[in-house]
Amino acid sequence: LIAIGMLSSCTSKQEKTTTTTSAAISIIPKPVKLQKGEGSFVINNDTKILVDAGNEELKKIAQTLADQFQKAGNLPIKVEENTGNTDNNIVFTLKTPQDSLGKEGYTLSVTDKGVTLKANQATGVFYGYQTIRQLLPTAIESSSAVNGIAWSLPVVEITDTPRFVWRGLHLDVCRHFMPKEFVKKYIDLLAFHKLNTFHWHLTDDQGWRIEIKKYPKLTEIGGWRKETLIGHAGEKVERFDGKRYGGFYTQDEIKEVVQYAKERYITVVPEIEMPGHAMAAIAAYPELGVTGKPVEVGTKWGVFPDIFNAEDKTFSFLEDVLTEVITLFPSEYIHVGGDEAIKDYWKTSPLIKKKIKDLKLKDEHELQSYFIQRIEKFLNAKNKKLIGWDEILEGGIAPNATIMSWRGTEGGIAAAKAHHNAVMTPGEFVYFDHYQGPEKTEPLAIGGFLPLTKVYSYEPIPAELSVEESKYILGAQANLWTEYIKTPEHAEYMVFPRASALAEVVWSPKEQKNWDDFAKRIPQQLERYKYLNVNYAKTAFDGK
Ligand code: TNX
Repeated sequence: LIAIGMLSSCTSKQEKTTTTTSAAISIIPKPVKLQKGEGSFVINNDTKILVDAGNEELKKIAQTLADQFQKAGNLPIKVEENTGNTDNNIVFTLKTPQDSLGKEGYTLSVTDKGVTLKANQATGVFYGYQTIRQLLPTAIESSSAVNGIAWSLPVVEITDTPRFVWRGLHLDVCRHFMPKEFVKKYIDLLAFHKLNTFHWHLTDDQGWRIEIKKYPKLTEIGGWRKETLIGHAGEKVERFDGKRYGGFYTQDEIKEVVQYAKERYITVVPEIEMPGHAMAAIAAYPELGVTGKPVEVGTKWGVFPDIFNAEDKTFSFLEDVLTEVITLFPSEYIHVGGDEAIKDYWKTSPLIKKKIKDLKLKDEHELQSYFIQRIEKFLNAKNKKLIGWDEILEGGIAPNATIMSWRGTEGGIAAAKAHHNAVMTPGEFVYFDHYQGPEKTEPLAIGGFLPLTKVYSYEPIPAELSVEESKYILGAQANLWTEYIKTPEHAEYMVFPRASALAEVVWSPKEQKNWDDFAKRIPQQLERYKYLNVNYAKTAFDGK
């Protein structure tokens, strides 16, 4: 049962002010069950957050909430181990497991005497904590003290579990490099939206962004291009400024980000592109390419013919790269790209022709399939699963591969029908590099039109699939390609508030989706964005 309504104004004696607490409950993504009661629980200086004795993970989550109370409310809330329950506490516990909550679910009970958050695992407590943030006045997100706020939560009973296991957001740091500090902020914002997968697009034609110790030139050369990109390959007018541009993450920085994500229950899935989108790598090591001729790191957008060759030496190189990648990323999935691999050079090269013949393959599409299958064997032997863009279906899918369906939903449908897992990222619904408002009023974007309503309308399970086949759809993800996005501020502008709609698509039950109801919850979310210093698109929501 869902009951969302206006809160009765708070009546507690401890309360001196009544500002902002009487706002409607406004949780995004909407919880599975929410039953509102009467009254509220008011936080005061004596309120404590109590956690199961000896549970360091819960303590950490509790301390994060306590820190927010300290910063935003000047409230010295203490975190302590639970030694028997008295009133005026916020209790986090794993002691009464409930099968139906799974790994990520939680129950949250707020009475006028206190709060109890229960889950099977710390992950569930973490998501319950995200909900607590949204039950509090939006000023809880402030990093400096906000006066005149009554710090209280409405009386409510919540039971909540996510709909999908893969709730993703992607970031392309190749077309424009994004500093480590921004990547961390992005991860914080994923967590705030109860998303759990960060897809980090680390290599592409215009830049190789991850340090590989065995091949230093990947970043020494491949991490930099001779000019700041400002034109598309297809545009008539190309306006380059002649300044060297680039950047990369050292392995220590990567480890730091992965650890940061782990503490927020987020898996970082790295993407190393092959066999196409490989110009930066080939610029560093021309012998990896088909022509053997030197190329430069890409200085235009688009798709280029440069592609890895299929020599054993090149596979050894890729395996060495992936070996280092595997040590840095605990993710069970490694993304190997596979998209937009133009086969022009493969078609004309005598060496490749011979390879195709020797391997008894039909054509260059089968060679791409051979390529991915060979890499999959390597990854599987290291206990990792391969995921790739839907082009890896062409010429035959690798036996255990997961498909990321971006050219519409067909790839995901084909994968599920063939009993392969799929993650849905169709451009039409979840490409956050597309315009979110009228082109005239928006900063230059790659094209497409994806307003907030359209993201919200997305249903990840294609109607073509049977109930059995639908189980192969792991979830959905939005992608942020950065050809036209040069700064973190601009990236935030493109992603928020659309990520709020995505969050509800991947977390909340399908039957409960309702735009009008979502629209009522958006204004509070925008207030939270303000406190969180998120440069969200003010134009994206007109109140309807
Ligand atoms: C296609 S989506 C690409 C990217 C571009 C994007 C622009 C995908 C797998 N490949 O390389 O950045 O379009 O929207």
